[in-house]
Amino acid sequence: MPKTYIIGHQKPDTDAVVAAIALAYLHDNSAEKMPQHENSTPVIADPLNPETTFLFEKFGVTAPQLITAADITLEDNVILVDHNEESQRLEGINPDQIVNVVDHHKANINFNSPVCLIFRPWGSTSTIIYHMMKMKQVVPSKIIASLMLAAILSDTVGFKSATTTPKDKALGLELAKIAEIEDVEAFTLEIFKAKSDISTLTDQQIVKNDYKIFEFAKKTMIDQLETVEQDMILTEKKESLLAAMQTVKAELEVELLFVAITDILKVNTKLLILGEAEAIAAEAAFGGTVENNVLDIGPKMSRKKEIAPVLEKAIA
Ligand SMILES: [Mn+2]
Repeated sequence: MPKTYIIGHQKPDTDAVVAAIALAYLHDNSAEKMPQHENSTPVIADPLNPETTFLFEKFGVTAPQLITAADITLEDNVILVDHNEESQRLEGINPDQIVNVVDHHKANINFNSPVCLIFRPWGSTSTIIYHMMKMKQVVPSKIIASLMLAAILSDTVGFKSATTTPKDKALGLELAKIAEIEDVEAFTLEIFKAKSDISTLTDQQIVKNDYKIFEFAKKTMIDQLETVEQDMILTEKKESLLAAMQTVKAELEVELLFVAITDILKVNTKLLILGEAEAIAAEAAFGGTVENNVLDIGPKMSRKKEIAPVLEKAIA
């Protein structure tokens, strides 16, 4: 029986994984079943990060199946959530099998045939999917609601990032009610701590923990590390991270590589600057001067809204 694989981006964050699970739940529980949503199966392109692992353990949820494009047969459909660009997709997905995209990022797509595109400029894909649930009168289970709230809090940095909209807050608080989570702030701190836990990661894993590759005028990779320990990382780990960045830059064949170290409590980002090319681009984008391979770009927390577009302009 053909399947509808629902998949988030490579190196999935909590929103990418939870959006896939939540959309499959919506399909399974909708009164009106769509043929192109037959057998909805949430899957992942890479293993769970520490934050998502923590949340799945906390709520007793098993991770979706990890697949490669070879697992998708020609009869199957594919739905992309939380991403759209080809460079962020599971490698090898046939674009002609994509029937639906649900996303909150800048669109950079072109398909050969009509595709159902659901885009909202909101703080997380999980917000959009809860909105879709409400339109279809589907109420998530307590566990699904807990995960969706966690995904919204994770993507919006506890409703504080520049990408946060009133929708995220309103729908997030509705989910908190269903989830019976009374202290949303305490829950946010728990998520932050799990997100910040890099103790089990190697330097290369940190550089590749939450990265995106952008097809700017120069192929640009931006990794973001959201942490509550920015100072420690920039003192104790800086040299080894720079060495790891050199290796990853060559491996992934990008022209520019930035690691953004974002302190989610202080609301500040410092960019790790690998070399001359990165320094020129970053200074042109954000002003200021690179000092000892670090550029302080101030209270910018959103890669999507406050970092990537500014770099894109400067690099062009
Ligand atoms: Mn997202």
